[in-house]
Amino acid sequence: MQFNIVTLFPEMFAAMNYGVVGRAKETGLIDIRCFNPRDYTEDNYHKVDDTSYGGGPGMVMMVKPLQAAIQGARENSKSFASIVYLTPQGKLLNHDLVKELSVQENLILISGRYEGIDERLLKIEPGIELSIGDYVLSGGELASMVLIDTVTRQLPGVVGDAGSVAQDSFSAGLLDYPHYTRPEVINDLKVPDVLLSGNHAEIARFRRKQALGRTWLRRPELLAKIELTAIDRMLLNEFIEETSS
Ligand code: 9D3
Repeated sequence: MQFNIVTLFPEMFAAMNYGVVGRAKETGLIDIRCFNPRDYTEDNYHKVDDTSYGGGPGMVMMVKPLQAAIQGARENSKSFASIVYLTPQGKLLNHDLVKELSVQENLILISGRYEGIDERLLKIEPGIELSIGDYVLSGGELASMVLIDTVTRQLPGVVGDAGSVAQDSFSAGLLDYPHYTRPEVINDLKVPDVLLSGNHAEIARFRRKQALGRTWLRRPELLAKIELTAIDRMLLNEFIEETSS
């Protein structure tokens, strides 16, 4: 999968050289390329922004350098690329959208800076608009990296154990169960006995119950979205019983 990023700060994408995404780059499963609108300017000042028509604070990214950078990305592309604008006005990114994006083979991600980009770029170069959450970032780069990270994890062969992506909390619709590692006791806190029992059925039951219970406590709106089996309802009832006593 090819990610083409239009950004004034290509150096930020060095963060993609680490961990799971870094390995996906090394093995050729993904390719990340940056296109800096400043490199496509034709004036002596390499100007990419200008004041806002109508007044108000802050600068707006100009159409021409962005359009030229998109053109540069297209010329570098092996296949047709859809455009994604990372913007606070976009639709909220979630797991379902990440899954949909992961079947694309080529994306152009537009990471804005300043107050935003000239609205006419979206008419000239149509694309989907995505936000990563209801908080204010200083620019679209971190949002692009969140998209790359989450989408890359869904690609076949990227995350070692196939089961671990499928079972990831948001694919399953539940929060994760609690994890423990050595030592068995720390600060008088003991690892739950069942996890040391070697009884795999009991361990699975304990973990499912914890996942259901924690989702019920912390993110009840997630529980409402999924179908619980009769066993799930029994485990959750047990959890609620144990919590209230
Ligand atoms: C004062 C009005 N602000 C709009 C909410 C201006 C503004 C804030 C932040 C304009 C651009 C930005 C930079 N943010 C992004 O480019 C961005 C973003 C975000 O801030 N939050 C969540 N998702 C995203 S995706 C891109």
